[in-house]
Amino acid sequence: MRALIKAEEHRQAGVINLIASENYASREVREATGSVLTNKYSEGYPGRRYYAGNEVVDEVERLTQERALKLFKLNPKKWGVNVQALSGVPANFFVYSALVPPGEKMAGQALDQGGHLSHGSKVSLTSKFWRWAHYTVDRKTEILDYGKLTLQMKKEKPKLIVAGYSAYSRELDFKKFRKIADSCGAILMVDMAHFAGLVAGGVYPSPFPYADVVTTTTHKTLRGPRGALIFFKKEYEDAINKAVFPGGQGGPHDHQTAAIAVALHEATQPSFKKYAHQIVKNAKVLAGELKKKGWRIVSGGTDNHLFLLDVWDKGIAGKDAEKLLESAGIIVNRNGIPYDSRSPFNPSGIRIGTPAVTTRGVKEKEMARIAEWVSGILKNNLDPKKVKNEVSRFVKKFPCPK
Ligand code: DSN
Repeated sequence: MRALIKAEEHRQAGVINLIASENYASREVREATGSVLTNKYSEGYPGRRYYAGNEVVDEVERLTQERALKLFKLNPKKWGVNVQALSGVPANFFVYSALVPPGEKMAGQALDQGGHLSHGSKVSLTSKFWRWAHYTVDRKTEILDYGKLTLQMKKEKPKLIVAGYSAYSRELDFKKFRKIADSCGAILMVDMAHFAGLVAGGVYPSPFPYADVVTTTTHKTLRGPRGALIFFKKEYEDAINKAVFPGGQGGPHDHQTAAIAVALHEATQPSFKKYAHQIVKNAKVLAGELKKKGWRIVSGGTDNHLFLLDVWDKGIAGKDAEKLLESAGIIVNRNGIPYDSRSPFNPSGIRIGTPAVTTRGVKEKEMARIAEWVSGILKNNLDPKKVKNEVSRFVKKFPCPK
């Protein structure tokens, strides 16, 4: 296994990683993940455990909660946070099961329109236990139409509305979502997994003034270990905590909780603010440069860390684009675009994101270079093998966190 881990370390360092949901965690985060905390069982919550020997773990969990509330400037009298959910899908599942009786209706952005599996996709368990109304982007602008959303929600009357996405490049208007939720008596949950780090860094609107519940993973723009946080208004605290434990999980992963605390501390530093701003600058430059080269960007651009490139517009299938770029050491994922004419397994687009390369210190100038490579490879006028050599030299100048 040691050799395989080394091989993966080598792979990660040797490529330009444009996967929008990945990042490079710091050594301190990785050390906490690999610490002796993995040896402990601590079912329950601080001060209320079902095992002895939890005096240290209690402090770990309390500190993580404090840091999470502090990072997003939340008043602990009004907001609480659960730090035990193991990842994003279970975190969302726990919120639904705490707040919405089975068989009732919820609403979320459709998966094929930028939403997420756990927002009621038909292949997700979330659609086995609840009914869903899915909202879409406007066919022309490829941006959410809040007028249409208002009418749809008034008709559907969901008990809970999920705002959030995994492949949508625009700002969300949380104030409008609040108004819509109020107009149909729904709870408003925001899944900020993709943009949590941008909110923390002050470069994306905060959902907290408007949402009742906010979930996030901790390993994307937030740059922590794999994991999740569930923030809730105090009135939902008991129900959500019970849904996480004992409802859906046993012992929390205390090593993961500690690593989340490390990442939350890192995210309060001024350097993180700069990092978050640079992520968005880089995404805008990369999208802009590709646009100049004649590529179609879904919705015309980006306000965040990612965008979708419609490669089928140039006759290339998403899967072929993903493979071609990978052969040159550039890692992206194929992705459906709104109203896609192709199948999800080989869709019309690729998703491109900048959190990981920005961690390595890549800035606007280099984004233009990356755009040249991406465009040149996909248009078949650059040899992927030659580019791979150039990429290998390029990435050496931008080392991964040690
Ligand atoms: N799989 C993640 C993504 O790539 O967006 C979301 O869970």
